Amino acid sequence: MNKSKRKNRIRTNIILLLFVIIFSSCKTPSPTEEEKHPADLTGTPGNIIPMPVSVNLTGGSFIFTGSSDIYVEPMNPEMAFIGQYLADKIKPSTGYNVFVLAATGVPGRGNIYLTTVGTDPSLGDEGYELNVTEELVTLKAYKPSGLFLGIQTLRQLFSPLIDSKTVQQGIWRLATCTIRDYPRFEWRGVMLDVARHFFSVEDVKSYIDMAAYYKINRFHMHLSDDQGWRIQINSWPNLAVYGGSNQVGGGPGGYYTQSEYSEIAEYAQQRYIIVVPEIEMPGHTNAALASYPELNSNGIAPPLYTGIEVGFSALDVNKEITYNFIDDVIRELSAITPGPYIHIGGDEAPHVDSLDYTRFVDTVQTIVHSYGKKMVGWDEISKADLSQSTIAQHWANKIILNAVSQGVKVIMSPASKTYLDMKYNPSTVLGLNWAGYIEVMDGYNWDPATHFNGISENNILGVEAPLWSETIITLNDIEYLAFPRLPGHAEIGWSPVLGRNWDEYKERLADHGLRWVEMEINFYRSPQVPWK
Ligand code: TNX
Repeated sequence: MNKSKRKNRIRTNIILLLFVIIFSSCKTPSPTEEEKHPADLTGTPGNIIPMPVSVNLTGGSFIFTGSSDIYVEPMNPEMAFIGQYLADKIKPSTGYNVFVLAATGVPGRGNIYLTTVGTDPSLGDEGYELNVTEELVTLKAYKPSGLFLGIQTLRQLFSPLIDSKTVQQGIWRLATCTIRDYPRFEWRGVMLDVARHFFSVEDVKSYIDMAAYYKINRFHMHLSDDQGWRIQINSWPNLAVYGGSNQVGGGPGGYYTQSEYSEIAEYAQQRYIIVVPEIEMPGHTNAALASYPELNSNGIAPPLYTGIEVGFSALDVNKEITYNFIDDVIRELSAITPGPYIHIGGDEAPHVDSLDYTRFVDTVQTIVHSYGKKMVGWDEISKADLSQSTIAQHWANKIILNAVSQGVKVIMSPASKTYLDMKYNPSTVLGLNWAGYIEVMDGYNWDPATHFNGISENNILGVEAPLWSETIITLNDIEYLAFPRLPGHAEIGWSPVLGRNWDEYKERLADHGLRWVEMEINFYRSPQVPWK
């Protein structure tokens, strides 16, 4: 065989081999029944929580396919982030590689179009318009925050299987509709007590994600209490290192470094949620008192506390060092908090003389203002002279009317309705019951503007659902108490009260149960809800 023949033979062999490789990799098994007749993954457009202001179904359907992409206009880092957030939410279940692209004008058919260009200013910061036609999904908002909130609605227009962590075969069909939506209240919050038990940054992010799905926009972190101090303060390092080293029932406790806290705040901010940090004072301060003897009236540090009693500890409100301490803490915390609020607690300090208490709150209010922040506090701060920028959070006491008469705005967190740590019923293993049992219906069936005589719609900034953690240790526990009640509080904060009723709501909630199964959220299967 001469040289050129040998070359030819090698070449033919290589080509043959390539054919075999290509052919075998192309070869697909014969289609299954499912592939021949793909499942119709149609969403149920009426099952959005919180219920939008208006939803009109127009009878057709839009199909989201492997060639659908997300177009944003104008393209900038914030809009790209929002587009990518949506893409990341729908990629795992559709299995489609969804691109986020820049639009100049309306994109071609089959795509999702997110835009703030030429939109209606009357939508405000959080309103949006969602228009689904057979050709296109168009989400318009005046501000990117409105787009982010509209995306939560769009996610819920898909079948519940959209929330699956694995690829689901089928045709992703959305009902065509027009939705115009905006919130009833400015403040729609959840609170997590990370002091009684500490939760990792990952767990906290998980909770933030679930809250974002329901258009929650405030994440209140209860960062200190008798049982633990959970935020690093550089000028008083023992607070976290020693004061954070325990928890209810004993255990490792923990704290967030300032950079971890910033990471949480940034994560929340990317979801248009403002972190509201709370440092409890003058009561609920055993962890601080245990960390620094000089903060105590007698100069002796008490031991760390692992029980669940309240009302036994207090800073010495007549000692100068107390105010140096508070100034340092609020200065450091303000510097790492992007939002405008610092929550100072203020509840349950029964051993502090009443005049001393009001003077204390007034002084702390001045400190908070000196770092450019607005003060938030529980009911009891209403005894003091409050500034118009201060916000009072109502949980159980009539004294709140003192704040209302000073023209101060109120966050409604009545314990008997919104406390996510209350048991559902006597056989609920987790939780407390001092404010009663709160079944899903009880948590939903109330209105902030009529709940408390003397507090009406124009006094109310919004609604918040606190989750105290005396009895909860894991993310699983958080989920069990928050779901299914959290979405109800989100709806109370967002949706118009007119037309809101339990019998209709419970059907929507049942649909969300399917979503939580996909998301692997550990929720309470209340017998009041017709789960599917
Ligand atoms: C009352 S609400 C408290 C908390 C407890 C909670 C338990 C409030 C301002 N104080 O210290 O953790 O009850 O439900």
